[in-house]
Amino acid sequence: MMRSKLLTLVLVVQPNRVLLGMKKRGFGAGKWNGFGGKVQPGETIECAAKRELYEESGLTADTMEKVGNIKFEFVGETELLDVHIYRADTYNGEPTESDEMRPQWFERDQIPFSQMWADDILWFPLLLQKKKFVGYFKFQGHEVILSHKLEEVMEL
Ligand code: 8OG
Repeated sequence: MMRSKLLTLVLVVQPNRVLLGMKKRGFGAGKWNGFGGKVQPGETIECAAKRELYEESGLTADTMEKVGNIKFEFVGETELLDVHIYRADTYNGEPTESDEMRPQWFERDQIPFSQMWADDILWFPLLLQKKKFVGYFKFQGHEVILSHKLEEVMEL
C-alpha cells in the first residue's frame, strides 16, 4: 500500500457559472482549478475544505456537498494524493485574489479545460450534473495520464 496525502478541492457552482482560480504558485501553477489544499493534523476534511476555500478565494460556504474522491499517482512519487472534492452551490462574500489564486467566473460551457489538470475534463461533467464519483488517475509528469478509472457512485 502506498502512503497517501489528504487534500481538498471545492468547486463553487452557480446555475450558469463556475468559479475557478488561476493557481499562481506551487503545485499546479498556471492551471485553473477549484480551491483547496492539504488537510492539517486534527482537522476534518470538510473543515479543511472550508478553510482552504476561504484562504484562497475569500468566500465562505455554509453548506457543501461531498461529490467526489479521486486518488492520483505520479510515476516516481511514493505518495498518492487523495483528493476529496466538494461542491458549494451557495456562498458568502466576494471572490478575492489571494497569494495563491486569482478567482474568475466561467460560464458552464466555457470551462478552460486546456488550461486545467488533464483529468478534469472527464469528471467535471459529473460534478455539474450533481453526480457523485470516485476515480484513480496515474500521471506521468503533470500533463500525461497513463491510465485511469472513473465511476459514478450513489454514496461517498
Ligand atoms: O496545497 P496545494 O495547492 O498543493 O493542493 C493541491 C490542490 O490541487 C488541491 O486542491 C487538490 C488539487 N488537485 C490535485 N490534483 C488535481 C487534479 O488532477 N485536478 C484538479 N482539479 N485538482 C487537483 O492535487
